[in-house]
Amino acid sequence: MRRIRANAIAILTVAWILGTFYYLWQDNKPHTSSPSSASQPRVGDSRSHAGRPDIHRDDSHRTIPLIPQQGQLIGSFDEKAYLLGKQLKAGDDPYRDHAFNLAESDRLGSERAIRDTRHYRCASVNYDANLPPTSIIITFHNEARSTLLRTIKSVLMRSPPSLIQEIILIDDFSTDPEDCQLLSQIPKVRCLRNARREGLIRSRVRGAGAASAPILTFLDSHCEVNTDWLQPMIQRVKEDHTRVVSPIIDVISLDNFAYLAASADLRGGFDWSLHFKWEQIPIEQKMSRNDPTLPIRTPVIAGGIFVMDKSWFNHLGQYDTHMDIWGGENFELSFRVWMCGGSLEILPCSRVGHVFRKRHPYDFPEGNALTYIKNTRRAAEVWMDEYKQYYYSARPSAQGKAFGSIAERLTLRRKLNCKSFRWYMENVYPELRQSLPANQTKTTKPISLSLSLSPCLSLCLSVSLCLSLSLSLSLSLSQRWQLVEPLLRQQDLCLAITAFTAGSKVKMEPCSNKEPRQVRQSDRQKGRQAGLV
Ligand code: LR7
Ligand code: MN
Repeated sequence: MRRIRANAIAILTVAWILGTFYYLWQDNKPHTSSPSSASQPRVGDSRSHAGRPDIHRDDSHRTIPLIPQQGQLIGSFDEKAYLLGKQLKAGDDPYRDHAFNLAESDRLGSERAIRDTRHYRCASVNYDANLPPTSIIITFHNEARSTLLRTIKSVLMRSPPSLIQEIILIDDFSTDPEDCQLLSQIPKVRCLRNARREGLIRSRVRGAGAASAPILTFLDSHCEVNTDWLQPMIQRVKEDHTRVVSPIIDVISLDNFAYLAASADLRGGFDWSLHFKWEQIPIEQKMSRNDPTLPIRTPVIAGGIFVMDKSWFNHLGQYDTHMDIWGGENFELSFRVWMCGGSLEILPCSRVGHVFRKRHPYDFPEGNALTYIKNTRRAAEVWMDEYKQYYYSARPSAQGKAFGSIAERLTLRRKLNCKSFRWYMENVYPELRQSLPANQTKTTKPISLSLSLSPCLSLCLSVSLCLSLSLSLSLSLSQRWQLVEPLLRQQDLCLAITAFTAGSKVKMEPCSNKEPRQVRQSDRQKGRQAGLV
């Protein structure tokens, strides 16, 4: 009898443990499935991040409870009249004005529940009770009424009221000035209207200038913030005012407005043309992350959604106000923050949804491509030192295009005593180095492969392995070879052994930092000793 009881207890215990694991696994599913390629579709010349990879559909089993008495949040503001004031007419293309499905956005209302997409462990992280308040800054140009209102209301609904000092809207000369006036009736909301189109960069500087809280929080005008989005960011900035932090940016579908969880394994990166992309965090960092709630260091931020100490923002020179309309300011800010003594991080316990679009729904007075070139040229000229040449090779059309005077920004850089771009590459974004264009590298010493195809050469390829390579390559000695650190390469191909066995052949294959068979920098010395280079 005792044995039967003991067995029953054992079975129940096992079932309970399995049940718990299943629950946690289910709970955590969206965050743990393997991420896909992080490259972004590029639409047009300057549109650099129209979507996010690794999205998981919202199956809505966990929703954020609505705070009761929503009416209190919006005071005397007549939401119905505001929304009805601009309605899609029957037969109108719902994508025409905003590059997302306006009919669907309008249908959703302003208080919809969204899934809490954080890792379940985020719910038990504690934050200081006396965090400083923030001014939320949202610039907009002809934003749809329903998306802008949802942005504002999600902030009011999902932030501790004591942390929201104010919401500052900057209407960047939208066609209808009424949007701004009406929204100002919402408690805590102020709206400043530009007298002419300034673009998001100067608009944000204006908003920051009007802010009264010690911390600035920037948002795009078509976001929805998620559960406890603000506390993790303010906490990190409070602990160290030089940190500039952003949330994981979830995706709001431009077609059906579904709220989709983004991967927690991504950081911001870019290529030499200053094209922003989401990329996997390096494998070594990923392996050492045993706590999914910890911050992720990021070389650059996407640009639209971040929190920064106001004095630090001012001390570092706000933004380059000679940049127009849209684009490039995220690189300029990111280089500046890192090189002048701060840091950038993505906080996985903070999630904000954003409607990613495939095209700009607004005009660029100087044209989209020219504006992007002007802005990124300014960033490259001020911050990239000798590495700006790679920007110009990747974007030849930028050469000779006007970008105005950068004297003030160079003075700022000197005054702040900022580090070099080389320092940034070595310490913040070493992966960028691997993508240096093959024919314009720093180490241009040509290697005359005087391998003379003697029957067998002895070459040390790794510390532990000494191999005898029989060179079966037929090499034209006139070809230029380069030591592009750390790989021995010719254009996009790298020298590699085919196997770690004696007598294995060498071949050329696409370069990869992760391929141990490719001959690398550390082998160079030994190769030199062996009289090869
Ligand atoms: O002339 C303008 N004036 C404005 O006030 C043009 C735009 N805007 C406003 C606009 O209404 C919106 O609120 O500026 C904001 C950003 O414009 P979007 O939404 O058209 O740009 P985006 O989402 O494609 O842009 C991303 O890159 C930009 C580069 O300049 C900015 O940094 C955006 O803030 C940034 N958005 C994000 O980072 C959100 C996450 C997307 C990603 C990746
Ligand atoms: Mn946006």
